[in-house]
Amino acid sequence: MNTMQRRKFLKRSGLGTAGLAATPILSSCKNETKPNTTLISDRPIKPIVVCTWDFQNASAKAWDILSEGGIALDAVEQGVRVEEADINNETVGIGGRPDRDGNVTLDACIMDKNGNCGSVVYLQNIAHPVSVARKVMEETPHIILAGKGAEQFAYEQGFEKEDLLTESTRKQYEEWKKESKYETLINIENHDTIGMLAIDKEGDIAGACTTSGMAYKVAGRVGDSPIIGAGLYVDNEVGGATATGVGEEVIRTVGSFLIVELMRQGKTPQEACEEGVKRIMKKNEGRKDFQIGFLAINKKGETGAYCVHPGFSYRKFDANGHENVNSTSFYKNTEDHIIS
Ligand code: SD4
Repeated sequence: MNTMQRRKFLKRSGLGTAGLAATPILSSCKNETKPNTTLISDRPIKPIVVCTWDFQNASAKAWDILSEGGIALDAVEQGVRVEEADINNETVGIGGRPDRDGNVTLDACIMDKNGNCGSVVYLQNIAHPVSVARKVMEETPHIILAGKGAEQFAYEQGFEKEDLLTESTRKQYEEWKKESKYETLINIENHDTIGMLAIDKEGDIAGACTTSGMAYKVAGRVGDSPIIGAGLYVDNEVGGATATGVGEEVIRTVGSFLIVELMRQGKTPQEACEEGVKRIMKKNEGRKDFQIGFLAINKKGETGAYCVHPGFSYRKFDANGHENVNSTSFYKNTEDHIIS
């Protein structure tokens, strides 16, 4: 954030000079330098975007931006917004399933090539949390805004209030209330969170992740998706990683940061994702009732993915076209799916 933007923010937020005095190190939160050194590998030959699951439209949108010379940060933001706007995706944005009180609460984050990041957690009534997260990154000295504060900030930034519950999710929720034991839906199928990683023509990496979280979660619950290092991590010297699935397990292992660090130590994206899932399984020996998928990319544009159960895939888009790549998994057989 430049001095002008920062002044505008402080004025709007009412922090003023008193706030400044109370937060003397805030201005150092933003890294405005452009190191862009290549630590472990050469620059990629061409731009590329990958995202969790088979989100063809989202990755195509990101690819359009990259192929026209746009930056990775714009590509990932615009790409995941496609899923946030899709009412048929019941795990992201509008049409996301609510918590157990019937409220749709969204989590999202974004991270750029300089390690700057922004995040919103437990955000209600706003359809595009990833864009609010970007505003947090660019317009405030903070990284995470939560709940009512995040919502208020979004309105100040010009976002519209919207009802995020659709007819379909409202009906499903009513059904769940009748039948359920008032339990969160934890299983291996209910995952469509989008995490996206892109490399632009300059060889710079950015990432974004957005979700409505676990269906019928306890009110106030926040998952891994908006937690920098858990649901998403980008290190422009090395690569990026993102996660989908049961967020509690990803947080316990700080999954995405772990994977990027493993790549820094020389592992390929595939090897790093496998190690990430294995660490989780070590803490959950014998447990089969949950899914997690990790997706990673390194500076060369090599990609990898690994998950707990078969079924996870990622969409990859580059100058050669696009494909849905099936991830390999810790458990090999679909019969290993045991839903509690
Ligand atoms: C969460 N990781 O809130 C998210 C859920 C998810 O596809 O990935 N759903 O725990």
